[in-house]
Amino acid sequence: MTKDYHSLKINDMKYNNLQNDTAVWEIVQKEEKRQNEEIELIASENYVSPAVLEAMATVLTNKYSEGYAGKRYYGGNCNIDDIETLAIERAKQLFQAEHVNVQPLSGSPANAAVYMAFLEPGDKVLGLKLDHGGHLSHGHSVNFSGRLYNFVQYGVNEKSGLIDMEEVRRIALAEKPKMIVAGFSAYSREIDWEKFQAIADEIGAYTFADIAHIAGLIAAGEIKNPVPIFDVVSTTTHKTLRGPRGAIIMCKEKFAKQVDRAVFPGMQGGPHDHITAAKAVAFGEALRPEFKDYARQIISNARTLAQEFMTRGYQIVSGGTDNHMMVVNLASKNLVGKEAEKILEKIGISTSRSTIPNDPNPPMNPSGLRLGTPAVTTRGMKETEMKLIADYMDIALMNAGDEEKLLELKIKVKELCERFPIPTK
Ligand code: DSN
Repeated sequence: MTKDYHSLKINDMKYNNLQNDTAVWEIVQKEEKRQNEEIELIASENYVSPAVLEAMATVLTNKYSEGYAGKRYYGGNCNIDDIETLAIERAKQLFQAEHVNVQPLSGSPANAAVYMAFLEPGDKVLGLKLDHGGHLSHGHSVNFSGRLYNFVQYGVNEKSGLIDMEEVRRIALAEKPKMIVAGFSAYSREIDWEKFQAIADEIGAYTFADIAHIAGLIAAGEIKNPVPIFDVVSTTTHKTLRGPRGAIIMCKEKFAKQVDRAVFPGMQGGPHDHITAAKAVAFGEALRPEFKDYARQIISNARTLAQEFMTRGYQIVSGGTDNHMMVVNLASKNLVGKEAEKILEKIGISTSRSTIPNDPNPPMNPSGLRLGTPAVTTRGMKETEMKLIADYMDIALMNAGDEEKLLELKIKVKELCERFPIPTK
């Protein structure tokens, strides 16, 4: 083991016992070093606070607690009842939710539970196409959602890159789905929740919002909240919300029982109680006034990054961003997503390839690159650093064959990371 790896820096935990398993320990330390020294621009990733990390390493992991507070199928759950209730109360306050289930293990299981709560297999659902920015669990044919339910799909307008609400309405009226899904994993504009609800009201459909990407921005009041409008809303807790890996479901009180039953016993067994504790910590952090500043800075950083790319001749799908992410269309630079992702990885910048609407290329090597600013903003980077990052990325992409230049950039990226360490408090 090299000297570099002697102490983890992103929290005060000592890991004295884990160090005895040298095989695991070395890998963990290498990953920590990578995270410290590289720039994270994957829109769905973030750095949790030390308190969230510590909550995940508590003895709450030892417990089985199928059921809900006061109604468990195992004894000894008095403290688990308290932590789950605390997480629920904080989430309710954060999102103005009538009812919250904090047990979903992650985003796709949460969405599976939502479908189970409201639909029968074979029912018709309307969702955003994957290559237009949707998510696998919004009806793609290779996913359980597309296999179990009869999904019809809407897309974005070819010219504007915006969700075409006229098309949503036209398809909804023609197809009469039982549920309309709004939400995305690669879309950079605000969603008109009210318009979705109005369309659903015309045909008596349920409304389901998947806010996994933007939950932190919504919690901070920087993006409009669908929770008071929609029937049911799911979110992961680990993206802009900066909590542990996991998810929650929020719904109107009248749907509480069916949502809870779908999560357990419908979809899942025992909840991960240590993660529930970490969710409670993250919600507590998001309720603090400084989280609003964080969310505002994420958006400002994303806008700056998008502008810097456009200034350098790249196209951004929809021409900019209102949230934490953007999809860069690389066609004008004669590049494709996988290639760009690999070049940037060489200089220590993590990104994720992405489809663009109506992508002529296959999903494994699509035409776009998705970038997001939640993680760099957690490090304290601001507009000045976004300009630097855009510069480093552009030089790397335009000089992919120049190994010396790439090495130079890798050093610059590392220096930038050293100036903005991952917060330890
Ligand atoms: N993997 C997540 C993302 O990157 O958006 C969604 O599942």
